Amino acid sequence: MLRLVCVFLLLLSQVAVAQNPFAGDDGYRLWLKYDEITDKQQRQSYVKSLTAIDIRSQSDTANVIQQELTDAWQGLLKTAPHFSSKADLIITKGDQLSKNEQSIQTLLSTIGNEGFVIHSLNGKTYIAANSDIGLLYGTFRFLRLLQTEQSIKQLSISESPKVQLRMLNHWDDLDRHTERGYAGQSIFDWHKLPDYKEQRYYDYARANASIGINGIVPNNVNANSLILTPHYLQKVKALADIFRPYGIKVYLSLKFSSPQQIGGLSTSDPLDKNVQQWWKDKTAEIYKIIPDFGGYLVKANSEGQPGPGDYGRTHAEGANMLAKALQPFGGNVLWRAFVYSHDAKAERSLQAYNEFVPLDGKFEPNVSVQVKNGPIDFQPREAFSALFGATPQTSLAMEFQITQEYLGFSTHLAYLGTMYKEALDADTHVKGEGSTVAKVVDGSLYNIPLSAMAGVANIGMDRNWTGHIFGQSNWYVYGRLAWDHDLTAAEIAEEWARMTLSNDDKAVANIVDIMMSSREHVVNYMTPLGLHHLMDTGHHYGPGPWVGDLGRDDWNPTYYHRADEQGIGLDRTASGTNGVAQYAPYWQKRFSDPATTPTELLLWFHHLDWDYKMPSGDTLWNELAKHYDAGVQGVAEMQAQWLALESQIEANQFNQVKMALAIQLKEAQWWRDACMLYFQTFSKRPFPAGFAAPEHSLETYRSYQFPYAPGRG
Ligand code: GCV
Repeated sequence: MLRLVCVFLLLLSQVAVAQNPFAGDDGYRLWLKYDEITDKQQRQSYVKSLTAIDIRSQSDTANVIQQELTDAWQGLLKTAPHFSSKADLIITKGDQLSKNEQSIQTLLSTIGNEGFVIHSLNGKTYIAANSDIGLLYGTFRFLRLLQTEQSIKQLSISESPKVQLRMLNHWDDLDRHTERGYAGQSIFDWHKLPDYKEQRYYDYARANASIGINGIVPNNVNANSLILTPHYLQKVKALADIFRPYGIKVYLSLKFSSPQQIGGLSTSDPLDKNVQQWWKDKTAEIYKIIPDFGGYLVKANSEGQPGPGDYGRTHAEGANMLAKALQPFGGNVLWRAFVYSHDAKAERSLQAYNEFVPLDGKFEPNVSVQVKNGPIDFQPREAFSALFGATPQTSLAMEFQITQEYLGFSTHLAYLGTMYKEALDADTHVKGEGSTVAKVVDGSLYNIPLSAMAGVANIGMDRNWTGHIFGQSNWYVYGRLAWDHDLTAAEIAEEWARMTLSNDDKAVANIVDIMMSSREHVVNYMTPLGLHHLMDTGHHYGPGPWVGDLGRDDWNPTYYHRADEQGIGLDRTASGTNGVAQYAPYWQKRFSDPATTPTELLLWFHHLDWDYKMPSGDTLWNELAKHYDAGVQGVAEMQAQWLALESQIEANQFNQVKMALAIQLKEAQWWRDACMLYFQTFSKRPFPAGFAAPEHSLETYRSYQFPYAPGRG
């Protein structure tokens, strides 16, 4: 009887689990789940060929490797790893190789300090590198083979990063508010640091190391000078100590006026001797506390931040003062090019170029100028920034936004791998065909030694880290592309999907399909055909194409779409703002003519009649409507595809995405209807046949207010 009751209770609990939409994985483990490999044969074959592991190195990083392997073995293979010098998996640096392993040594000569090789030799598998961190990267690469259930026979893998500084920028304030953050509070709990070291910091470091990120800036570029006070530097030190074994250096965003704010000086003029000395002393103080400190990230003379311009000095003079203070210690300055000023008469997209091109050749070698991928501000689609390729003597870092400030916050599924690739693969033509943005960024186009990439993080305290399960894929793809920009968005999507959601081939194909189409849907329902910056004021949540009364012209959506009775779009040709002149002649010519401008950037460069004939033969007005509609239909399709995956995905992950997709569909409709109703007030044309009647009136859409939208600046 008792047994019967027990069986009944067990069954009951299983039914409860099956019905609980939040059962199972909540996303905390990211792509490092290490769940048991379900294909029994495959698992047994791994177990057979991985009987013992020999980690020859001894260091904090080697301990991390050992722990990671232990967790992975216990999870993936359901067995505890055996560590012994008689092993078939050998993790070794070059100088620990024996005579009969010298062929591995040869392989190490070309991979640099952070690279690794994974090589099969004499029936054994070697993970070899020139440094401990190379071994950690190699270990994660090897684990990815197991996680995605690939063969580990006859391996011959050799990798090294294409970009040196692979950074995450957190726009996190000291009070844990995250500017443009949609995943809860900041993960950095400054109040409890340095003594309280959350498990999350370690898991964050593991995740970053697994994709090759080697630098983080924990504080907002709209910086608070307190971060440089001794009290806070102890907290920064605690983070740096945690991250060091994972190969991650800590950098800090600084406030340019710190000498006045916390140093008691009367000026922050970069040419003032006392100011220069203050930065030298402050930098030396930091290195005493954090010997491997990475350097400074600076937003200066931008959106109200102080900078060298306050004293009539150039960005180069400001950056070089800091660069010189960092040089004795090997640190770098990441100086942001996101500047646009009150006084400048030039149209906003031209200003960063106008400011920085004349400074080419004037920066110290340890300065990289950090440029957003497009000339405006992380829009769903922008033309590539003309700065890329225009400064042959200056290191230019790529700045991508991972957090979805302009792409639906954390409820819209938008895989940004396709967007990042579009920017990196863009051919600037500055040195003829093949002069891609990626080659500018990795330094190869002009032979510039310092190279860097930065991603504005989408990470917060939400259990799933990024607010949306698919937001994790954007963190992942950013890191993978910073490591190797030649990878395709699709192959990275597949890696991520297999490790995060399902390893079933059919399910993976569907997930990758959703991911690869997702960003274009967002472009379509928000800003099709090259439109941009139509988001509502300040918080950037939802549509606000009608906003035209803000303090500065270039904060207004009306400044960017220029809709009138004639047509729509911003004329950036010679007859307009002449933005085309900043590009290489190849693009100048193409962008100057609507017929040769890529359709997806048409209204970025041209103001065209509502009846302009599109390549499809339809009018611009009708085509605009069709794009808006296609965006909504695209989300409905993603939703249907996702719902069909229910049996393949863990309930909790499945339901999180399901709920977000329902929000996304509603908001896509909102975007389409609000924008089309508004533009119709100019075009005065009917919606094309088949366009569903908007749910509400334009007045209703215009009346929406969101004073508490998250992530405000
Ligand atoms: C950190 C945009 C964002 C701001 C952000 C700024 C920047 O304007 O809306 O929140 O500030 O970019 O990149 O500095």
